[in-house]
Amino acid sequence: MAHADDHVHGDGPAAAGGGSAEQGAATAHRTSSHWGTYEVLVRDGTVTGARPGPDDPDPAPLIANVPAAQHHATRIGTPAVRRRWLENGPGPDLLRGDPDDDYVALDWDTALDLLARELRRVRETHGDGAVFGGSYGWAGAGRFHHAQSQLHRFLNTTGGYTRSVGTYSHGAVESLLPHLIGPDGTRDLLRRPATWDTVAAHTDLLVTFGGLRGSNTWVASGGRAAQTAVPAMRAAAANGTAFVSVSPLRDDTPEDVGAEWLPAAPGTDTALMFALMHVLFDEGLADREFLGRYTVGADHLRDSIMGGADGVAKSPEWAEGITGVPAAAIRGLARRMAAGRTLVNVGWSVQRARYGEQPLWAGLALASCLGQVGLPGGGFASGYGSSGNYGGGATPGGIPRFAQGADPVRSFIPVALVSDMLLHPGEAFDFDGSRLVFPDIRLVWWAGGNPFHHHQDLSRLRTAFGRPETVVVGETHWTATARHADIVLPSTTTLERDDIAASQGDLTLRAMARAVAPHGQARDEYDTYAALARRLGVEQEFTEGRDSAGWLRHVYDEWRDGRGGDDLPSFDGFWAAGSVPIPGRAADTALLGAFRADPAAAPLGTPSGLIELRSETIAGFDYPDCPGGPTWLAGEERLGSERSREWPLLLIANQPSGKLHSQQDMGDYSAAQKIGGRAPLRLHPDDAAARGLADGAVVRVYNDRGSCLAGVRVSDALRPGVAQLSTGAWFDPSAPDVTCAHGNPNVLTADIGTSALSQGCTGQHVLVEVAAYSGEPPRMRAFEPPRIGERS
Ligand SMILES: Nc1nc2c(c(=O)[nH]1)N[C@H]1C(S)=C(S)[C@@H](COP(=O)(O)OP(=O)(O)OC[C@H]3O[C@@H](n4cnc5c(=O)[nH]c(N)nc54)[C@H](O)[C@@H]3O)O[C@H]1N2
Ligand SMILES: Nc1nc2c(c(=O)[nH]1)N[C@H]1C(S)=C(S)[C@@H](COP(=O)(O)OP(=O)(O)OC[C@H]3O[C@@H](n4cnc5c(=O)[nH]c(N)nc54)[C@H](O)[C@@H]3O)O[C@H]1N2
Ligand SMILES: [Mo]
Repeated sequence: MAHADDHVHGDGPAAAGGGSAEQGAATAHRTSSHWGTYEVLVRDGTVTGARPGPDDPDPAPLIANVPAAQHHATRIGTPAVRRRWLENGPGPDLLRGDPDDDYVALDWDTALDLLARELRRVRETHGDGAVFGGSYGWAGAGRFHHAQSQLHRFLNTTGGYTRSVGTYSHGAVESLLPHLIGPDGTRDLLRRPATWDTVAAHTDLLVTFGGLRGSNTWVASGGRAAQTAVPAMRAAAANGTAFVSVSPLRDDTPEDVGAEWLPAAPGTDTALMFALMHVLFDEGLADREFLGRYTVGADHLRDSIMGGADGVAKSPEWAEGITGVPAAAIRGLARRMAAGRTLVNVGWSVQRARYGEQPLWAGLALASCLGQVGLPGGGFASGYGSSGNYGGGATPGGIPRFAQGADPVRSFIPVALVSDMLLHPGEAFDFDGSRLVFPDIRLVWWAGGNPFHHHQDLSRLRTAFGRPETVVVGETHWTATARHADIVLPSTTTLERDDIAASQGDLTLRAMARAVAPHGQARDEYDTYAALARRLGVEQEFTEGRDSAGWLRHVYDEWRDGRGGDDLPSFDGFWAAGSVPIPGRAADTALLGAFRADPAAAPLGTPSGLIELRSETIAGFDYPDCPGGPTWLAGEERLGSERSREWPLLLIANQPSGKLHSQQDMGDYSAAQKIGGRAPLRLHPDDAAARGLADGAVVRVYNDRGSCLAGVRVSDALRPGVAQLSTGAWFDPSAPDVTCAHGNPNVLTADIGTSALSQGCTGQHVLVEVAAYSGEPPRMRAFEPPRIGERS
């Protein structure tokens, strides 16, 4: 796979690692990550650079993070056990995560003997459901060495585990939309939206709530063969598609797309959508025929919008007071939307907030009032601009996967209730019409995720992680999560193992050949679990007699045969070629197109068979935070709320443009965005001036839940009153006077679900205050590994 350094694409933004003279002895290795397919340059066993692949029209600059991260001081080089756990034995320990804690290095055999004994003890004493193996997170790309798939297969083989369901990404979509358009419709909404080509060909106006952030499209789970989303947006714009971006940030949409910016206050999209529908009903522009034939609940909807239900007409004037968007602009937009083929996109950020179900429901209702659901380039979508593969096509035959087996344990949680679960064993909670009970977790096992990056209210999460008897973490790096573990298992990175890459809707399946040797004693997780399975007497069940090389072939062959693979090469042919096209891409159909063509023959999987603009099922759940139809519910973490009197700035904690979540935060591209090594906090010039803050100032960002440091970047791309601190800075609890010395916004966010329906993540919005940090700021220690000693 390794081929000699042929041609250097050295002058793109993503090139790193010096000029071509220096790269004389380096070899280039093609690889794939969630942020794309590219080449790493390797010299003397060290990754010295990364550069775009020859076929990528718009490579992600994130690839420049790879070299520094691959060999960073925070790589985990040996199995390690927390000294306090080793000396005191398993048990609750509120000191987990203490930055001054030290670890003891163990050889693999000793560590695995210890872990096998502990897993057996917990299963025998407390039952298999006492093991929490949800292990949410993005891990690395690669279809076989996928950390969660590996862990889940291992835990399934040894008795099962309590799992988590759903995602942080779009929890409200996953729970709500099946009630509104059926499970298949929801799957198509997420997996088979209209391609960007269809948008370019048919869409006159794309109104996107939550923007179309170019940097978000660099990422797709599993990684794409090439970065095509931003070029596709440009092509659509060039072909006459107009864009309106409803968002607190002007630069949420690529500049050259020429989007019109409507800076509505965050968390008020539902009110804006209601006002748009008010205009449609009021001016006779609503498609009554569509509403009558394809939906239920339209009368109810109309009534609540026109004010029949509560006496409050949801007019543009009403919405102006809530959203800050002038009534005239709302009227103008509604008329424009009714005048041509219009696509309503609700970005995932918009539902990642309290009452996140409502803008989805109102957005679907708005698209229904326009009467274009099921037409090419019109109707409703949720995900353009949120992921690189949304609009990139569909692969109905799927991509290769490693079988995880079945989980005999029945207990589960919606993913974002992890702290609640650990803190409240035995207590009941609501989720999508069910009343469930939190299991009593004694052992937490995480691999390939970083809850101390991703979860809300990290101080609460720390307390929660103090409850179990044992925490096991598989990681490549000493993240904050690894530093909360009692037993740490070092994993190889994607560059250190052979794998195969593809994402949903991808164009090719790609070989990812090992580029460098494993760091220290790091191991492929497959080998770790196989060795544990041997100790637990189930090696054959776990391995089925294969090693990783055997499994790679097996996974490929299963996929190939499942596609009637005569046109596809053998595994060896694929590996030698480096990639194969993924055949059988679905013809582009409009979302719910078959339903539109014949609702009797292709009813939706809803109780009525129609689009449910009112749901008797949801009404029957009787949830005050998610009623039976779209409702304007005002969240607390919102400008103008009661809470905002004390915490006047609405912080947008969105995805970091410099990296994927917390991954490779120490890399060159991520580091270049920081200010004095801290995460950048963007503030509007008025808000900065009111606080006497200049560009580059070190500030304390705080509320009643916690505080973090950050560096100020003044920008008029923000709506006044809105601040932006993206996620991803490694949690650094080492300073005495702030919760995080580095800039992780999740020390500030509220640990509360979207509603009882979805219990989705609400991390996107949080009210804060910002003040200059006086005195010498504390040293940032997130990128210093813990002390590792010998056994005493
Ligand atoms: N406030 C706020 N919080 C949010 C969000 C928000 O909008 N606002 N967004 C949320 C969303 S949508 C998401 S998806 C989550 C993302 O949160 P996570 O998915 O937890 O974040 P990552 O940093 O990708 O974590 C992956 C971890 O896997 C590790 N890793 C990489 N390769 C391997 C491997 O081969 N083996 C093992 N064992 N480990 C590996 C990496 O080092 C990293 O620590 O964050 C959520 N959190
Ligand atoms: N570079 C990079 N790309 C990524 C990721 C990453 O970590 N890094 N993560 C990936 C993952 S896991 C996911 S789930 C997706 C997430 O995709 P999204 O959820 O779409 O992404 P965000 O960046 O969180 O939010 C997009 C924009 O929504 C706007 N916004 C926030 N609140 C509101 C609101 O109430 N109303 C309106 N109208 N707009 C609002 C903000 O200005 C924000 O910049 O991104 C993926 N892409
Ligand atoms: Mo996500």
